[in-house]
Amino acid sequence: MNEKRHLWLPFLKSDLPENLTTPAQTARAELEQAGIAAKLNLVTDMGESWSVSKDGSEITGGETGVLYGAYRLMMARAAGEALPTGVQTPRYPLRMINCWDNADGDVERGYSGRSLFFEGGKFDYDPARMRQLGRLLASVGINVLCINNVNVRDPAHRLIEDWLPELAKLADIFRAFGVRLMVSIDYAQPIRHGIPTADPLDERVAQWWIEQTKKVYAAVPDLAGYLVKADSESRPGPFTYGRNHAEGANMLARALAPHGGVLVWRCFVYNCQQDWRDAKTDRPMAAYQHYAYLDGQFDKNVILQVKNGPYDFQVREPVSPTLLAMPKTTLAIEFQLAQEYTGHQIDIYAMPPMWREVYADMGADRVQAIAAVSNLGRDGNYTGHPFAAVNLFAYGLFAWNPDETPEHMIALWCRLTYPDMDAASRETLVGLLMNSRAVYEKYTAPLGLCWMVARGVHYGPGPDDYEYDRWGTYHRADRDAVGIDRTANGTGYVLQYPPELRARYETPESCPDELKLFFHRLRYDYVMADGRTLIQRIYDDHFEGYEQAKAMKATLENLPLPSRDREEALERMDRQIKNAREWCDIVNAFFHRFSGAEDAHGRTLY
Ligand code: GCW
Repeated sequence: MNEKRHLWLPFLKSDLPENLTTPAQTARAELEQAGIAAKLNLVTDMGESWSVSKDGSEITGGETGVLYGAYRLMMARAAGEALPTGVQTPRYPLRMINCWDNADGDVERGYSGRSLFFEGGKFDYDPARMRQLGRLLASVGINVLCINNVNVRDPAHRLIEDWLPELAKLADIFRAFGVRLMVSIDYAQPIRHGIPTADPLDERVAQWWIEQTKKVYAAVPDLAGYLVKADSESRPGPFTYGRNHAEGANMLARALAPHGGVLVWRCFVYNCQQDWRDAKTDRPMAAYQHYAYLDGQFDKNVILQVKNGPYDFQVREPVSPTLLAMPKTTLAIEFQLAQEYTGHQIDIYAMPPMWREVYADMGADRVQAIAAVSNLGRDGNYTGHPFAAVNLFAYGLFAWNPDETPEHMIALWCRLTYPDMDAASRETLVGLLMNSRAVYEKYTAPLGLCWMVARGVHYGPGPDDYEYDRWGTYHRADRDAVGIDRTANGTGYVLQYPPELRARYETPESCPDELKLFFHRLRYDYVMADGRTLIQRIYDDHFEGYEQAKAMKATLENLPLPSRDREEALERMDRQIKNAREWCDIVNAFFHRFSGAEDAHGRTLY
């Protein structure tokens, strides 16, 4: 599938010239194509910042700033929106996309086709498509693209070895869009080169990285840096050598520092060999335990990248306490645009409302950078489901300015993507997207319980699939109760939070309903805030979620979507309904069989 589709940029009608090298050149080319006669004032030290004069006749900004200003001007014109006044500056200097693309062309947790960059163990891409991707990213202000999976599998090591000339070529393409590349590296890479250890305090190891990194920067002088998954899910790391993660990260950071590169170190570290009988070890506590005490010990160019929740991109998690515990460390929050646990880009799931909630609890200034796992692939529309593009679009806007509201981001995407749609239909689509996460949440694992997802694939129900396993993901349902007590009387997880959040989560009464089963073990006859019992709430949510999924189809059928998008969306909608039904009936049956409780409304429990 290589047909051309422009996602939210339908106003970019043709391909860009191939010879663009700077963002300012790209800005000129884009404006010319759009027939907009705006003057560009380049002010080098404005960097990424920009402003547009009231009448839209002048764009002032740094080299990348003018490009961002140009795109926003084009979008504002296309959407009939007013441009913001004054100088616009991004909240975070690093606004990253992390691709989990393997060199063999497979994408880990990818739901929109194969890799855009690799196939058959080598680079393999369409340069025109790369330029189109550069446009997409730059149009929403994304400025760093990590092209390979954090699980670095052979031959992806070669990206920073003998594939450097090709890496440089790709970097050239993206440079014209203000997008810098990043690569994931294997912590134990020196071992492949005859060094018997990867101990971060061993001189030979540090030296290997210094030398190798020099070669990397000779080829790609503006590489953003390295991304590392260490001591996580069987990846190598400093723990093997009795070293902590500050020692591991700093060693790599020092190789990057002379070149201005950053070392992004993921904090997704937990025991993935847990015995399910062990009720003391509590996986959500792991990141805080491994990192919080190291606050202040990381070099300046180290960024710790922490997933938004303490578990793993589940539908509903509280904010990760690690993000609140390291004021002396540069932190990045990591979201997942790829819908691994949220419907595989089959089920509709717009994420902005969820980001807003996380930010409401965290505060935008707790982190200094932002990353998201890519939902991109080789499919003609890049994201599999045509509506999944809303997450990439909104992520860029949110990373630039986290005060953007979900409503505005989603409405703007609809407006740009479907310019011919009448206002009433568009409003309906915005409503459907705004509500899509709530619907998905209702028919999947209840009230913050997490997991219950089919093992391995992570699509569809499997209430016990992760229950007697090594991944630390248990609900511990029995005939009386469900959930894990994470209060001070239980695992103590709640103690990792600062006082205000701790107080909120500490008791079942103070804890919001949607997170009750994340923090508490509750009896099925526990009475919720709205007067329903826990078991009745579980039944109600699941029946409702399924009904709402069916209602979404009726809504979709009446929307005047372009025919391709309509076909794709409706075909997926049928799969979503099937999925919702399985989830609803299996989760309800699961709890019915344990609890013996009947549904107050007499609906069928299997
Ligand atoms: O959720 C898990 C995924 C893995 C992924 C890991 C991670 C890249 O199932 O596929 O590995 O998270 O974030 O490292």
